[in-house]
Amino acid sequence: MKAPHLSLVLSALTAGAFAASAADWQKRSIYQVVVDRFATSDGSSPPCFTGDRRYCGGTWDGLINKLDYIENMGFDAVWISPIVANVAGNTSYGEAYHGYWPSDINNLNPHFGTPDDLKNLVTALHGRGMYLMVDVVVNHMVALPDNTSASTAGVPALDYSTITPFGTSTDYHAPCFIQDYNNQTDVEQCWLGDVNLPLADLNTENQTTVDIMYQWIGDLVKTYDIDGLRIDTAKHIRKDFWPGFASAAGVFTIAEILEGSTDYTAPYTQVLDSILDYPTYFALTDGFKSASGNLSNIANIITQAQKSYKGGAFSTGAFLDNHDQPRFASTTSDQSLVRNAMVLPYIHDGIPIVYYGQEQGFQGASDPDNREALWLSDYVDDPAQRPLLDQLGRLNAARKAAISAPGYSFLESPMKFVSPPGEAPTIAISKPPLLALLTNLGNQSTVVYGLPDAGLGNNTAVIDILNCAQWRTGETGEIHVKREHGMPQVLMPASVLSAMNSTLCRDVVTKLAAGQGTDSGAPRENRQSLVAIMFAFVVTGLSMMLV
Ligand code: ABC
Ligand code: CA
Repeated sequence: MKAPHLSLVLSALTAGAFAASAADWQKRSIYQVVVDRFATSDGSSPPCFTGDRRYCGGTWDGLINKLDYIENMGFDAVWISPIVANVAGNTSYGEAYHGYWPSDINNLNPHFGTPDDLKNLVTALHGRGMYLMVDVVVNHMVALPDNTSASTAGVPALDYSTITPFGTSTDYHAPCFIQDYNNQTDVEQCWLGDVNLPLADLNTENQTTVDIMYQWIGDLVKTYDIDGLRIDTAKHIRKDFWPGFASAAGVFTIAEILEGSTDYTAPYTQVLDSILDYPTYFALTDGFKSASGNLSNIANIITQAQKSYKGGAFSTGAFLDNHDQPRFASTTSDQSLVRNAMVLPYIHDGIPIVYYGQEQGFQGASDPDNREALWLSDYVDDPAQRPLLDQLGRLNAARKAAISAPGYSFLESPMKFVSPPGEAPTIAISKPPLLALLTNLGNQSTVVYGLPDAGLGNNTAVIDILNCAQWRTGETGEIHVKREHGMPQVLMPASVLSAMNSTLCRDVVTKLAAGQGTDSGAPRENRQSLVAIMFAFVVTGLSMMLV
């Protein structure tokens, strides 16, 4: 990771105790919240029809009251949707409940609370040792059409006087909608949105605009003691705008570059601390969509990221869902696929990011359906009733234990793909002390994995932290394990759980330490029968693919 900027060091001295560096963020896991949809101030549960695209009533104050819910799952950072005032009233695409249509960067969005409410949120988070990441939009501003003037290049004229501080048409690039995503000048200087709702593209080539934005972000970070920024639409502004912006902010930055190719995304890792790992996202969702998904492409893409990103794949945030994409759970009814895909961000080099509602099994598809009100779930937090919440809690705990496990350097060890060749429906990812064994064969399958070296030591008791099954590596570190119903496995040495005093699978770990363990797994004498099962699995797999 980058060494901290001088300005970062200075802000650490002046701001609260939390001025966080990229290295600090690397140890975290982030929970992403659309504020309007997360929690109401009084804890009430008003109806919220996503298709209406209206404000539903969530607030920063409501979020404060639900921090236990987030923290109890093991998250130690929260990314909130944009905070500044947005275009008022109804547009062709509804109200600005998501926050991405700024109209006044010098005031907060009153729908979400007051400046004091936001400060209280930060104080509450910091009181728990948690970080706040704020989503910021710099690329565009939004105003309603000015119906008295003619349109230009198909872009309707806007009432710029409603925008602060960029209140005239000359503050913006000449109107044109982005037509050609292969033309980077188009991407940077034409406009997002459409004829129903243009997103007026700020002239970020103009030095006055640049100065205003740098001053603004520095002030915003200081005023609210923000720990990190998610930078919206980063690919829509020239790359050399960003280093100055990041240094004015003085905190960790993660950029949204919505693009599937690492060739395209890599240069942005040179100008900002990190990027949201969209290339992995596309490979991940494609790989686990069904048994015909291509899992080796996940390995290919991540390997490319590890080679081409500054800081390797460490300079990313890894995610399965967000507010712009259909929830993965909306694309399959097979829970084993969801469970497998959910593991990847946690064995990834980057920072795991989980979109609110995944834990409750929400299944909203495209925008706006993927922005459900969480209160409609009643915030059920009993792991016995919510298997995905249970799994996320386990993954957070395992990653935390791995990060500080003595004798390992989890955060410096790039993830490795160790699948034996020819086993396309499975993928094995090693990042000691963790080993993830994943499959897209589905809930009817039984999978047997055999690896010549699990990377977890020789003759070592290991635990699958997802179901507390015990296994043992062989004399040269090899491992043979079996899992039913197409479920994922995340293996970790029992000694690490014990040394970290982890609550994960505590009964099993304690018994093992007392010499009472009985390996559920693959003692050497059972190898023969495992080979037979592996054969059976291959047959099952094939017949499933033929159906
Ligand atoms: C509204 C309605 C939608 C309606 C839409 C036309 O208008 O709500 O129902 O369909 C905000 C709101 C949205 C709203 C938009 C527009 O504003 O949240 O609800 O949609 O008014 C960020 C935010 C996003 C936000 C904005 C705008 C930007 O995360 O929430 O949206 O501030 C582009 C941008 C990206 C942006 C995204 C929505 O649009 O680059 O920053 N997200 C290609 C392009 C991408 C492009 C994408 C979608 O199409 O390369 O740049 O994203 O248009 C891969 C390729 C990619 C390709 C994808 C689709 O396939 O590799 O290149 O992406 O394989
Ligand atoms: Ca732009």
